[in-house]
Amino acid sequence: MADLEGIKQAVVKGKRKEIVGLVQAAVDEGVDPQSIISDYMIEAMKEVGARFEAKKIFVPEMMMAARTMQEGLGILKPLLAAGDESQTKKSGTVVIGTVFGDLHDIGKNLVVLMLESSGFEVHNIGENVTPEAFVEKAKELDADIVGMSSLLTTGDPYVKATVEALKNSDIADRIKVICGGAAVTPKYAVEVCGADGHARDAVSAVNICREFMES
Ligand code: B12
Repeated sequence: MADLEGIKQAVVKGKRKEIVGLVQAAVDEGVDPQSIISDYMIEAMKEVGARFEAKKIFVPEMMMAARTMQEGLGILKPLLAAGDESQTKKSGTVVIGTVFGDLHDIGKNLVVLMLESSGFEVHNIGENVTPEAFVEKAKELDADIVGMSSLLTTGDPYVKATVEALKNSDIADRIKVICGGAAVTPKYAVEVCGADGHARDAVSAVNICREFMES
């Protein structure tokens, strides 16, 4: 039987050598890759965050957990990307990055993966992205949607500055802006910063981006 709890514990404890075998075994037994990510790996990262907050672990352990999650995702990514074959025509162009000062990329990369497998053309512009760089890329690529990720509360001013830079630019009427990441609440993103939407996870990000394209 697939050891799903073992997958969660391998991420929590940063056991990089174990994760590949555990994830591969679960996939071979037919466990849904999306469930492995959402119900076990993301849950593991929440536990890692709580342990860090409680000072039970420190940055090196958090880093090992992140690397372990990334190794596990390496097995699952191709399976997710092949998942939604009903999407043959391009759904829209999305530029996405993590805001200035923030290097967290796991959640953003999951959003990228889900959007790509749902037919969107996605340009991942990386981490530590300035407001100006978001605007420049959105213009250059004639984007329909700009997404920004923020995991640090110290990034709040950069979320606001980035939304404002986009909304004050000459492409404001052509783009929709969506925010996400553990540090950003829907109220902050939409009411305080003026974004068009907020998504709490990768699946809702896809749904909201689809709604944007339909409107
Ligand atoms: C792994 C991790 C790290 C890794 C990051 C590795 C990497 N490559 O990303 C490392 C060790 C490098 C790290 C460093 C730091 N971290 Co850190 N880290 C985490 C941890 C444990 C998990 C984050 C994660 O990957 N979660 C899993 C993913 C799947 O979830 P997610 O990111 O939330 O993404 C989902 C949604 O939010 C949403 N989403 C995400 N992005 C987007 C974007 C859009 C457009 C949309 C629509 C949706 C969306 O969809 C995603 C998928 O469902 C969190 C704890 C937590 N609970 O978040 C702390 C956490 C974010 N880190 C924290 C801190 C303090 C730091 C450091 C400052 C520590 C230090 N003293 O050095 C540094 C900062 C470095 C920097 N400048 O960025 C704090 C932040 C506290 C705060 N209130 O600001 C947290 C909350 C831990 C804690 N509880 O204290 N960290």
